Amino acid sequence: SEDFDCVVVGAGIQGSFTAYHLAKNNKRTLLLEQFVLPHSRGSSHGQTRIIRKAYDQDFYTHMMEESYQLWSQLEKEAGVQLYRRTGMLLMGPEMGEEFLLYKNTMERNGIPTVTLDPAEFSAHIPHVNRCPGHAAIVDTTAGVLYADRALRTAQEVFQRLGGVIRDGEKVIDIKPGTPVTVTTASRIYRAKSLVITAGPWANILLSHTNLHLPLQVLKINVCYWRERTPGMYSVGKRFPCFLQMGSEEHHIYGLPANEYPGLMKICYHVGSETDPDERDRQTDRGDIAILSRYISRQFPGLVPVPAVVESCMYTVTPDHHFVLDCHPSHRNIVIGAGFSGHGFKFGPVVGKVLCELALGRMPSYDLSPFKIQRFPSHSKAAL
Ligand code: PYC
Repeated sequence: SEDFDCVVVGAGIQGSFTAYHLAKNNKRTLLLEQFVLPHSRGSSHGQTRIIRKAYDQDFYTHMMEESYQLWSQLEKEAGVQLYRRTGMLLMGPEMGEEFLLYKNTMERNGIPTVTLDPAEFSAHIPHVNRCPGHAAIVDTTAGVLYADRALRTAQEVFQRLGGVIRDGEKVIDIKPGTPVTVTTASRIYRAKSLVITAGPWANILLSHTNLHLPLQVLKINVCYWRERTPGMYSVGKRFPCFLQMGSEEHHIYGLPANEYPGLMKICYHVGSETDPDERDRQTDRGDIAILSRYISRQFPGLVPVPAVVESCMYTVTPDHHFVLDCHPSHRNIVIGAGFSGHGFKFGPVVGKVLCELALGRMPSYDLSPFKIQRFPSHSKAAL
């Protein structure tokens, strides 16, 4: 067998940043990935993601303050651009509970915002029809992250720091203990600590440790919509990202046309349950019907039929908060899971926290919102 200080299973954005921080702490680290890299079978692929400080809870806004700094540090270390500022338009019922939670959290934390009254909205965002009774605030710090490039960059810097990546190597067994033993289809590894950041496959891996978390795996249809006039909603014309609440049951979000010229990405923040290994068998398009209706009403400059539909997966917890914790029975097994469709932007800071847990250090944040014990009836050992 081969020995490491730490083995990280799952080379998505959270695992890759965990490995990066461990390597920065001079730990001999192995990053394992079941698929050959790069791949589009998990939750960290695609060209863009939203980055924002706008949140409904102080603890996320606080973590994002550091996350922005760490993204910028990685950009400097690697000499690449990973973030482009666009701002994010937050739209929702003016007196709606959720809209007010976001507004108050931003105000309390001094996040730079601009509130647009109806006349300003029409002047600044001319090709969007605001929903009647909805207010609009812009989080001016928000923007897009170049996701594929960010993942590759975190992995490259990890390797430059001496880290080892083995891809196309699926974990088939985990034996808790000190050291913990990880068996893949081709090798056996031993490590002082193990971090599991396996996205939709988290519970499959945790079953080797007698733990089952209440995680629901959803397939998301990632939809791109054609501009009637090219450039109208583009990043080049400074069109912002947006988050629309209170129009449908779940949020709708959008990113300006960037990766596919003339196509704007607009998606529904929910999907249908799937087996992560059989994602393509989930063919529900109910979300696309909802988006088409929304786009017909609110985005007159887009053709309300998707031009491109790609797939992604969310791994969702009951309260939509992450799991960042040690295994309840094996403290040298650390779990990062349940990012619930809003985790990518946190990658650098989640990686820092998981690294701290793996090294037995005091975490930089109060992790009580992210603890496994908040799921009392579910986090029991599987019998
Ligand atoms: O958390 O900003 C977000 C987000 C956008 C799309 C999916 N999640």
